[in-house]
Amino acid sequence: MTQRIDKALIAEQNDKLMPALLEDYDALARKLARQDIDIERITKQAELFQIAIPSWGTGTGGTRFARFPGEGEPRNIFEKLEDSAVINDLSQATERVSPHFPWDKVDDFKELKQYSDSLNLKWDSINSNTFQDQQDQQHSYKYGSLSNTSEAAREQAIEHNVECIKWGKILGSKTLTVWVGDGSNHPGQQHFQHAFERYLNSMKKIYAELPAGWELHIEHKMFEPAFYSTVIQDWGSNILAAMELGPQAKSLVDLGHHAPNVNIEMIVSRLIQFKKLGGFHFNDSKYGDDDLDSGSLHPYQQFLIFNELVDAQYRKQEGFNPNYMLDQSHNVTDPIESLINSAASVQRSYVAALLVNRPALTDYQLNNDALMASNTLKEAFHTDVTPILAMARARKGGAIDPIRTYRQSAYRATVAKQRPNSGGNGSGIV
Ligand code: AOS
Ligand code: ZN
Ligand code: ZN
Ligand code: ZN
Repeated sequence: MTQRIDKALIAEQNDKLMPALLEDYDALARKLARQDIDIERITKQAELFQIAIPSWGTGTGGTRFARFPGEGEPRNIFEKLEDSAVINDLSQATERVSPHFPWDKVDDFKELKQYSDSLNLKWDSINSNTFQDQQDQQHSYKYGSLSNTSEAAREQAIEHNVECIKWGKILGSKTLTVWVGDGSNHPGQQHFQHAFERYLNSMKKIYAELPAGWELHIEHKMFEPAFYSTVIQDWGSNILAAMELGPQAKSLVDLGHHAPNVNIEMIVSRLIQFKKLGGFHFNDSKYGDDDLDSGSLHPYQQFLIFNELVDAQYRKQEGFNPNYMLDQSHNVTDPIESLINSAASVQRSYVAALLVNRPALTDYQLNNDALMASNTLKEAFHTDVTPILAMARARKGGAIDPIRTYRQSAYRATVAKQRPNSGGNGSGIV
């Protein structure tokens, strides 16, 4: 069974919404035609857009204070896959799932691969976890993992990452994402250079195990769980590490991992320029990390990031092939709804960025016409591309209004009966 949401239900809902969509789509087609933009070309690109679902995002998130589990939460990786299939059935933009080990407990990877195949899902980047201790773990990560002062702890963390690569090979993944919580909580606690040296030496051993065609993505984060310093605190340390390791190592940008007001789109540009942009963890935040759903607060920032990405695509920048993924904490919403919404929000930024008149923008930039350059971006950003997103979904068999169709399906109520002892991953960490 490949489809979790009944195709007939999607078709029935779409039939009701199609007449209004066609009107809006035609109106937008005429508006874009006046700007010399062929809507069909844009819709085709919208159809090709893909963003991965983080397996942990299908459970309810929480904070260190509390976690309020939702109804019918997935209890294991198989159920997380089922929820991911629902998201893809409706959005048609999320055919890949990114696992997190050992949170996603797997006894038989071949069986898991067969199951994901049966749901028409593919595997995205493998995430290792050396930021907390697991039961029966020999050496603690309390004082770090890949940069720990203890060689035994470092070796254990390296070994886990090497295992993640092995599992990823069975699943058909081609990327390992490494985020470590290593750092310090007190000035003087850690020798900055020596800690970074230890981290690099460990990463070199992991890098040496990367199969051909794989990438190693390094994720930076300025705080938490270490609150004074972290080993890979910003894109500077990130790109230095990626450059030190080699061409298969790239930097990953999680939107929530920067200091307030940091110009993330410019970081993206720098990483593109030096062929070091590995990918993204999309989310939004008011204060930090992944508190909010993508595009829920700073849609213009998200658009400006895509402006850089589309610009690189437009210039056919060498070595440009970033990976898109969501990484958010859904504390009060149904995670399936948040993930559907967020995938569409990121897709919206991409599509809007496709509308930027690039030759005109270049002209304004060369002539230092700041106002018109800015207006060129704003014109694209302010274009309501909703009909393009809806049409792209409908043409691929997805839902014109995915949230409405999801609610009509009563999927959550159905799984709530089948998954009574919901506990999520228990950690509340996302
Ligand atoms: C942690 O803050 C990072 O966002 C990582 O990507 C982490 O592995 C993931 O969010 C799960 O906690
Ligand atoms: Zn992340
Ligand atoms: Zn994060
Ligand atoms: Zn996260």
